[in-house]
Amino acid sequence: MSLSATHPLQLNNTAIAARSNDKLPSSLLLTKTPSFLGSTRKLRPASLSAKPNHPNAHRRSAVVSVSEAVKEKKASASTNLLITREEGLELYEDMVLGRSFEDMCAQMYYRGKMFGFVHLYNGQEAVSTGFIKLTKQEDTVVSTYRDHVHSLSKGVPAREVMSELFGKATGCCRGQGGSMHMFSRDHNVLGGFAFIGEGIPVATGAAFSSRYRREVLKQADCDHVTLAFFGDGTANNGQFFECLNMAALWKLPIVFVVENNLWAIGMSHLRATSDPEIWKKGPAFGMPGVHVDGRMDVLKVREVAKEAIGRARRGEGPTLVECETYRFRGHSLADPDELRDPAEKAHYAARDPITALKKYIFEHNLASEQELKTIDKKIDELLEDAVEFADESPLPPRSQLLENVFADPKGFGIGPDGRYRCEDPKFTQGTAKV
Ligand SMILES: Cc1ncc(C[n+]2csc(CCOP(=O)(O)OP(=O)(O)O)c2C)c(N)n1
Ligand SMILES: [Mg+2]
Repeated sequence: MSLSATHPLQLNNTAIAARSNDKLPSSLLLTKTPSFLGSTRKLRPASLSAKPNHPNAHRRSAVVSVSEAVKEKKASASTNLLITREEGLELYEDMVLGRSFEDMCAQMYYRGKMFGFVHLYNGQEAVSTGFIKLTKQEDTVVSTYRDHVHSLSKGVPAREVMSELFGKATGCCRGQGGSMHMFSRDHNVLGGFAFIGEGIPVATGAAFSSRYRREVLKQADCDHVTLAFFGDGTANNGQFFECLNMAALWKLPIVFVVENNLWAIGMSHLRATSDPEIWKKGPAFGMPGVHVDGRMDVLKVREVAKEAIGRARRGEGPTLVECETYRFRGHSLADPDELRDPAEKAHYAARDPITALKKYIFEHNLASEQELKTIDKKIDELLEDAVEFADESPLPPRSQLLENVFADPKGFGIGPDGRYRCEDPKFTQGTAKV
């Protein structure tokens, strides 16, 4: 079977047909439960395990898995590699950057260099890299509070992200946002949101503006795509459903990327969701839904991402992608991570996405160990530099404290002289104690 014959994202009709499973071609139905759910089902408390009358008991696994397609491609890998050498090195560098940046963050957090909650992305790199490395500068990324690595993948310099974490004036939000509020107009990163689900309508709005510019304002070259990243827990939030509806209705150029790491703080996905297969919500709204199964594999994510981003860019509408992933650390750096089963953690630790990519690179002679070590060293130096830069950068001026916080009738914002009104030393008089 060729990729094109089986690939789920080319099967808009198929995905829609999944609403009435009887119309789904048998070749597209997996006969076994996807390993993702299978590997975790034993964790389900006895009272919640599927009983004959439970709505999930007859859940058919209509996951249109990309893994089969990728397997087919792998079979002829000698003539049909999934990536070129350059792509392999780019993916590797981005994943190592994400991982090492977060490890450095942990060190700096425990040294007291950062304030507030800090949520790290270790283990989930295949998703950020697999998707974002296929985007253009003009494309938009909307993240969550686990946003450092999405920002780095989109090209926000490590210096600016680190400095933002240190609360310094040279940070990408001039030190005013901190860990959960990365933003970069230059790189089209629209946040960073502390409230779960908040970014999804923002992303939907960004996708709407792309379509509006193209079709109403006749900017023919505006084929920009928006990627909305969020977690499994967030997919139970109402904003998600409203946005799926609007995106499908208006055929918006957006990909909803659910990073299903199985946990929402200490709540297991299987305990919190009536149907754990989030991808199925796509077809319910008339858009393709895809579940990327397998071992947190950047190449599988990338295959799906290519199709979904391509669909959006061609004006064919949104896609919902559910990516299997796992976080290697606690929910935040303040979380002792005592709730997750050590066996589950060990299971996923053995499927490290960076190790898997390395293996692929070596097996296909795309690069030598020495070349990858050179990349590791380059990233180490880059991060040393980012920390030094952040440490030496000044704190924001006090006058910035209330800037962009309120739309105040007294006139926050820029005055006629082009300066921020709040730079007037008397400006905050009577409004706050600074
Ligand atoms: C609107 C809102 N409700 C509750 C919270 C508290 N909260 C913070 S993180 C989180 C869990 C989100 O889990 P998930 O979407 O799976 O993302 P993950 O942390 O796994 O990346 C919750 C409920 C919040 N931040 N915002
Ligand atoms: Mg989660």
